[in-house]
Amino acid sequence: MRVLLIIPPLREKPTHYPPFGALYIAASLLEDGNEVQIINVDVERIHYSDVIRRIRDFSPDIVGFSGIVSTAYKYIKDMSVLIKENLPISKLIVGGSISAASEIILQNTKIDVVVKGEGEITIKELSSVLKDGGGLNTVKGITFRDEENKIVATMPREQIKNLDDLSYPPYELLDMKHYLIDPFDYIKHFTQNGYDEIDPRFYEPHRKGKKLMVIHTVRGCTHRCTFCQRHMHGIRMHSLNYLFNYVEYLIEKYNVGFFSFGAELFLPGKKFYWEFIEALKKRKLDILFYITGARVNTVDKDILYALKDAGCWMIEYGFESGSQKMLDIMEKGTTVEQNIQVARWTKEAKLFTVPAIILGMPGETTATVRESIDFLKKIDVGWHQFMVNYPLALPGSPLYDYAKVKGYITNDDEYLESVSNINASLLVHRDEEKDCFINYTEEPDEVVKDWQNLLINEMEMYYIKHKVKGSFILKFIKVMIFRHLRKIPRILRREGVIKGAKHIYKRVRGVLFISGSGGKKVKKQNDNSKGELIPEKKEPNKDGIEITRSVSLRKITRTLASEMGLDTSKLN
Ligand code: B12
Ligand code: SF4
Repeated sequence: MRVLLIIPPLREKPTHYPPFGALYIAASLLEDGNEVQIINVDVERIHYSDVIRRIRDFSPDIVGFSGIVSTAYKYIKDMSVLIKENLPISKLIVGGSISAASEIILQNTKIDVVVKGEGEITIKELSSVLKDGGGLNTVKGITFRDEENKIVATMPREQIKNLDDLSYPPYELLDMKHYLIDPFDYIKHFTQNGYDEIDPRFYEPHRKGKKLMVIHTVRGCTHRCTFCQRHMHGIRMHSLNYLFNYVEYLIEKYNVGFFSFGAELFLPGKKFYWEFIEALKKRKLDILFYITGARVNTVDKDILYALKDAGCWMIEYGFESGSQKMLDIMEKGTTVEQNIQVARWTKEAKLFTVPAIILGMPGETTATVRESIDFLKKIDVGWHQFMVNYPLALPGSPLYDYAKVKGYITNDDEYLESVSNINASLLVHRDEEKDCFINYTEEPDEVVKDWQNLLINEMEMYYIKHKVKGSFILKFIKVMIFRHLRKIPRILRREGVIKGAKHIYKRVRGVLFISGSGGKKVKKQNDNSKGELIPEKKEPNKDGIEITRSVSLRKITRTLASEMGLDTSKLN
């Protein structure tokens, strides 16, 4: 069979993240001898008519959309109509996180089948049923319309037991120039978030010309935070042997020297970090890497120093808030104290991080926002070295359930269209007619929308007051100079004009500003336990620290729903 996979636009600008969902589906289909093509519209941003032309040229039996995020909704809806009008024979299927909205999709679009959860096995069964005939109801993990036009959901698909059974993603189906990135282009983004002192290892001669690539090596998470959608249970990892073979393969095939380990949760606990570090050292892989999706209760000071030593230059945590009340509402399973401690250790280990804060979950008040501001001050972040976002309710998350129970979302189809292809981090900056912001709090809209500014302004003032020497006016001028000055050494060093540009810059900066602090390396024994499927925690991971869950969004939603006589069994 010929299968065409389409990745719809997810937000206004694409990222360098390869479309892993579609890649693994393609790998599975190729194993069964199918012919597969991928069009990444998110990256290519080609017109609808070009997509139709390419579909016609390939003439696929199945067109599959990978709705990585539900913000792909409108594109899938529009495209399904266009394809059905132009190519009535193609079967249209959808998979990805958007499948949490399977009923909404089947009610409002021309999609034939929605694949829920992991798709590798389902797609094999589905394609053979579509090819050879047979009832769709024999395929687990799908939702479709039957002959009577009724929406039918089959039994859930079991998760893949051993991730090592998966083939490497068939990257040759993609135009790799979009995903093999110049590491300096990549960190450009972070220099706007205060990454001033770029890891000197970036400039080592033997790394010159090496590319940066994002890889996804873990599935699932140990928690279920209330703003998050989880369609997989527990957490599964590849064995370290598989992981580093894969890394070696990418080094050899694509000259990759910098990796970004992208996942919801990089590793579930401390022992896994030690195993990862030890195995990486044993392999003698000279890579630099960046970890996304770390939980603060999974690392400690020794691990952070050891990670730095092993080649890590950046680690990203979901700090989310400086208010315990808000962390509890999010069911984060962490404490503000843990957040502070880990942020400080990270800085000491000279690892870069951009603390990400969520403002505006139900229960947020100006007082809790101020607690987040205090948190950022306590961890002493640099110039704009943080991110502030508002939550976006998407299907499959407890926040979406809450928004529906409270009546904030009354029409799923209209709501999903309104949040399609938007940049979720700019939710409060949209024109009036495109405004899809939901105020989940008890505070007035204008107050809530201004919290982002409040936080940014307070942090700028804090920085100018405490980090810059001189009178206020002088400080302000210096900050303006500093904003531009910090770009110079990077440009010069990169172009190879001045070898010691960073040194010169540091001296100039030293005259104007106070410099940062350092730290010592500490080593820790390896705890050699084995990787395994880790189930989700029923209770937050305490890690020795008592967490009092006073309120939680899930509980609030359940109470409200049962008071209204609604069916609570379908709530996330
Ligand atoms: C990478 C990623 C991104 C990247 C996506 C870029 C890219 N090209 O991939 C970026 C950075 C853009 C991104 C942004 C956002 N993201 Co995001 N992201 C992820 C993440 C961490 C990994 C996705 C991934 O590659 N997974 C690995 C693959 C193997 O798994 P998979 O995609 O689920 O694919 C499997 C199945 O779904 C299925 N499948 C997938 N496609 C297809 C296609 C077919 C035809 C079939 C049959 C099956 C199938 O089979 C696959 C293999 O088993 C997920 C979390 C997660 N673990 O999935 C969140 C996730 C998708 N993101 C999410 C969210 C909320 C966002 C943001 C809104 C966050 C924010 N507030 O800014 C933004 C949205 C963009 C915007 N509008 O601003 C939610 C989506 C919830 C929802 N209902 O849509 C997720 C699930 C996180 C979470 N747990 O809540 N994200
Ligand atoms: S820690 Fe929370 S936000 Fe992060 S992936 Fe797990 S459930 Fe989602």
